[in-house]
Amino acid sequence: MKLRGLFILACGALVPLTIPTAANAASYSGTLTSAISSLTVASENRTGYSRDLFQHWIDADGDGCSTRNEVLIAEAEEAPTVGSSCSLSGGRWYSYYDGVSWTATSDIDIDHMVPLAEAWDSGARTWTSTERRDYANDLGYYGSLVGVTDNENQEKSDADPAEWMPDLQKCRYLKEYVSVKIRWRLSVDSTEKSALTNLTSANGCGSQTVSVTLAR
Ligand SMILES: [Ca+2]
Ligand SMILES: [Ca+2]
Repeated sequence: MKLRGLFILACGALVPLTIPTAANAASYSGTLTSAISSLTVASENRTGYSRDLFQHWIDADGDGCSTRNEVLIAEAEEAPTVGSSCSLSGGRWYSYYDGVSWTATSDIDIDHMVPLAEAWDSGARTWTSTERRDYANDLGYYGSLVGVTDNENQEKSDADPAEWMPDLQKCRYLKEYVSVKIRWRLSVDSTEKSALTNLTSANGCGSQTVSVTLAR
């Protein structure tokens, strides 16, 4: 009887192997010009939006560090000391939007490259709360969350590139913005698509490569 029970357990353990793997990490790679062309144009709709619908700065991996602190640790140009409860001391951060370095974490905001409201407008309004939480805490692509001068983040607010661009590194910004739109299968409005096309041309970055894994 004991052997029979083990046999049944062993058969049961085989069952998951028959389930197809979900880890089909699709990706996109192409020039920035091609990437912009590939974006779907749709009108945007902010009906029902609330920032609270995107739970953020969670601790997805349970290591005691929030998503905000994970980004600060990953992006530091001079590493901080990580203390108990993931308190950070020391360290220095460079904000590429304005070319300024900071030594106080209070001067750095973690910017959602495609703002939460813009994501809502362009597709996230149909997502589940889990998908929105994953989006708001996306550590799977370095460009999704970026540490920048707090005033820059506040000035950008909910804007897309038709409405706001950083003063510096416009090509990097365009590539990372477009990459996040592709990664999360977000649409663009027609004004935004024209702005992306024109800014890319004006800054001479159309032949640069966009390479990103898809999150959904
Ligand atoms: Ca964590
Ligand atoms: Ca838009």
